[in-house]
Amino acid sequence: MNKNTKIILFVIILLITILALSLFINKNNILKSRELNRNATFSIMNNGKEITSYNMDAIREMEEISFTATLNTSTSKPKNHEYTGVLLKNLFIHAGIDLTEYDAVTITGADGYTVAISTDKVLEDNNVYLVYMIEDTPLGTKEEGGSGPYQTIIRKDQFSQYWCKYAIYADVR
Ligand SMILES: Nc1nc2c(c(=O)[nH]1)N[C@H]1C(S)=C(S)[C@@H](COP(=O)(O)O)O[C@H]1N2
Ligand SMILES: [Mo]
Repeated sequence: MNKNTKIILFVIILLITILALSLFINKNNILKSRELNRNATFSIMNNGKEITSYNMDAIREMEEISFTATLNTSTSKPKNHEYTGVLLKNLFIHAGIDLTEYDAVTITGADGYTVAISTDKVLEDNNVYLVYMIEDTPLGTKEEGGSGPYQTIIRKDQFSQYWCKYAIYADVR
């Protein structure tokens, strides 16, 4: 083999190794991300005390539904998305909390952002949802540039500032 052939061969092998390595790392990251999203929990509290906590499999059994909602932020134009989740009130029913006995539900995100919604609104049939997928893919964590693993959505809200991204728990008062 002459010197040039050796160099070309070396470069080809190097490129194949780099490609294989990056495919492997990428696949690992996707699997890790899927695990991270699946293992994420959402807690139900009562006056600051945790009553119970659910993982994604448990939440998905509470009448999962897909629907279209309009995301409207201060920085972007209104845009329709297909979200998948469950009614937030279903988690309270499952936790044995009667929302009619309270005035408001607060939802808090991992960044401390908290929104308060009247229990009347939460009890509506078609309005306040805890979602975990957008266009059939997991919302993703804040670190991944997503808005989940969980996020609350108020369908009938014209603006989205009451939607809580990175939602980690809901409390009643
Ligand atoms: N956890 C959390 N949720 C949040 C916010 C936030 O800062 N943190 N911002 C709110 C605001 S002001 C808007 S307009 C919507 C959409 O925000 P985005 O366009 O930054 O995603 O999310 C809302 N929910
Ligand atoms: Mo906003």
